Amino acid sequence: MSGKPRLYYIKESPPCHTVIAVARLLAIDLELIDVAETYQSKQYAKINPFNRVPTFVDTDGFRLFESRAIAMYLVQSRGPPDSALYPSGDLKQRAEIDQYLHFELGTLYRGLSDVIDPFWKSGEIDRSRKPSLEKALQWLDALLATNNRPFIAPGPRLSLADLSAYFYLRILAAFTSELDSSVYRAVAAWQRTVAEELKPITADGFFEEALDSLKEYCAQMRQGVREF
Ligand SMILES: N[C@@H](CCC(=O)N[C@@H](CS)C(=O)NCC(=O)O)C(=O)O
Repeated sequence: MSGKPRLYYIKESPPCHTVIAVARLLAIDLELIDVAETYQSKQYAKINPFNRVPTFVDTDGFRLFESRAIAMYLVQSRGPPDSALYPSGDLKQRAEIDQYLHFELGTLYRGLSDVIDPFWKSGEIDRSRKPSLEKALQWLDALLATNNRPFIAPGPRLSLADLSAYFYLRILAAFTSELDSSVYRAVAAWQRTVAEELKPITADGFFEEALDSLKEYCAQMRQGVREF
C-alpha cells in the first residue's frame, strides 16, 4: 500500500474530529473515507473488528483504531519530537497528558456516554446517569479554575489532553439543553480558549458543519421522525 494514510470516519463523530484535528495541526494529508453507510458491514469489520470509527490505516498497511491511540501515533510518527500535543522528549509532561487522557476516557467520556447512549435508540437521554457526568464536569471545572490553567495539562500549550475532551463536550447540547457544559465557568472559558487555538484548522467550516448535522440528526430523533 502507498499514497496517503487513510482515515475511515463519520462526519458527525467526535473521536473522528479529534483525529482529524491532530492531522490538521500536524499538516498530515489524510485520505478521508466516509463510512457512514458502510461501517456496519462485514467488509469494514476486516478493517475494524468492532465496526466503529475512527480507523486509521497507515501507508504501509498498519491499522489502528481508538481515537486517542491514533492521535498519539500520529504525533509520534509524524510530529516534531518537541510537539506540545504529545512531547516524546519530555517524559513527565507526556505522563501528565496521559493522566488527563485516562481521566477523560475513564471518567468524563464514560459519564457522557452513559447519559447519551440510550438516546440513539429512544431519542431520550438517561437522566439517572447525569450525576456521574456532572461530577466529572465539576472535577474538570475545579482543575481548570484552581490551577488557573489555559489548558488541561500543565503548561501554556494545547495538548492531546484537550482535544478529545473538547470534541466530546461540544456535542452535549445537541442532545438536550439539560446538558449544557457552559454552566461550568472554567470549562466554558477553556472551551473558548481551545476554539480560539484551533481557528487555523477550523476556518473551512468542516467541524461546524459536522456539529450542525449532528444537531439536526438529534432533533429528528427527538421528534421521532428518524431512527438510528
Ligand atoms: N473509544 C472509541 C469510540 C469509538 C466510537 O464509539 N465511535 C462511534 C462514533 S462516535 C461509532 O463508531 N459508533 C457506531 C456504533 O457504535 O455502531 C474511540 O475513541 O475511537
